[in-house]
Amino acid sequence: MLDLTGKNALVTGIANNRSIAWGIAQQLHKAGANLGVTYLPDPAGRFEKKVRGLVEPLNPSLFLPCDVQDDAQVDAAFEAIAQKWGKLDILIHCLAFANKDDLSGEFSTISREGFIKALDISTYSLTRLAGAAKPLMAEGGSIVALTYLGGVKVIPNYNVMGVAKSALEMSVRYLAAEFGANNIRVNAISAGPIRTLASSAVGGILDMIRHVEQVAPLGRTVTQIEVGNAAAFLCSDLASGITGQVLYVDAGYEIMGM
Ligand code: 0WD
Repeated sequence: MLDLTGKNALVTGIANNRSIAWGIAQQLHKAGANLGVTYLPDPAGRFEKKVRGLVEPLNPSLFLPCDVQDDAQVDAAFEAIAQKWGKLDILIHCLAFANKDDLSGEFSTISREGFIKALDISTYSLTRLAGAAKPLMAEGGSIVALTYLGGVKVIPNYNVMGVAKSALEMSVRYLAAEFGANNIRVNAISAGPIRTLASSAVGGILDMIRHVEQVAPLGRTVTQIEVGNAAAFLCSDLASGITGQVLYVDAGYEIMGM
C-alpha cells in the first residue's frame, strides 16, 4: 500500500545517526524512494564525511552541500536536482538552528541578531526551499517540515525556537494554500522530544523527555523511525487528501491538559 517507488525525495537536515532526518531518510528508502541528501558544509568537511558514510547504505543518487543561509548553495542544489532527476516529488525540511544561549534563560533578552538568525535558518528556509522545489514538482508533490509543540504552547527554554516554529507552521498553511493548485501538498509533523544534536542545545531537554514519559498516553516519547513512518505516509498517495496540516507524532502528549 505505502509505495514510493519512482519518487525522487530530497532530505535535508541529516547531521548524524540521531537526526530525525536520518529516521525519515531510512523509511523513505524502505518505501522505495530514490533519495537525494543535503548536508551542511563546514570548512573542515567533517559533516560531509560523516553524513556521506552514514547515508551510503541508502544509495542516494544525489549528495549535495546546502547551507540554507546561502542562496547560491540553495540554487546550485536545485539546479543539480533539475539536471540529474528532471523532477522532484518529495521535499523534507528537517533543520533548525538557534544560538545555544538563546535556548535558555529569559526570552526577553534575545538579541536582534540571534532572533533573525533563528528565524532565517529555521523558518524562512522552508519557504525558500519550497519556492525552489515548486517548478520541479510539475507532476505534483509533497513537502513535509518538522515542528514542535513549543510553537503552540510555552515550553521552558524553547524561547525563540517557539517563535520560529509558530511561524513555520503558519508558513506551511500559506504554502499549502498557494501550492494546492499545483497538486503539491505541504504538511508538518510535530514530533515529541527526541535526543539529537539540535535538541541537546535546548536547556533541560532530558527533563522534557522524562515529563513526556510520565504524562503522554503511550507512556514514552517517540523515535526517529516513528517520525519517519509518518513522513513516509504524508509523502505517499495514501495521504493524497491531506494538506496544510500539523500531524502530532508525540505519543499523544499534545492532547493532555495536565
Ligand atoms: O526533540 C527533537 N529533537 C525535535 C526536533 C522535536 C520536534 C521537532 N524537531 C525538529 C527540529 O526543530 C528540526 O526542525 O526536527 C528537525 C530536525 O532536528 P533534529 O533531528 O533534532 O536535529 P539535528 O540532528 O541536529 O539536525 C538539525 C540539523 C543541523 O544539525 P546541527 O545540530 O549541526 O545544527 O539542521 C541542519 C544541521 O545539519 N542545519 C542546517 N542545514 C542547512 N543550513 C543549517 C543551515 N544553515 N543549520 C542547521
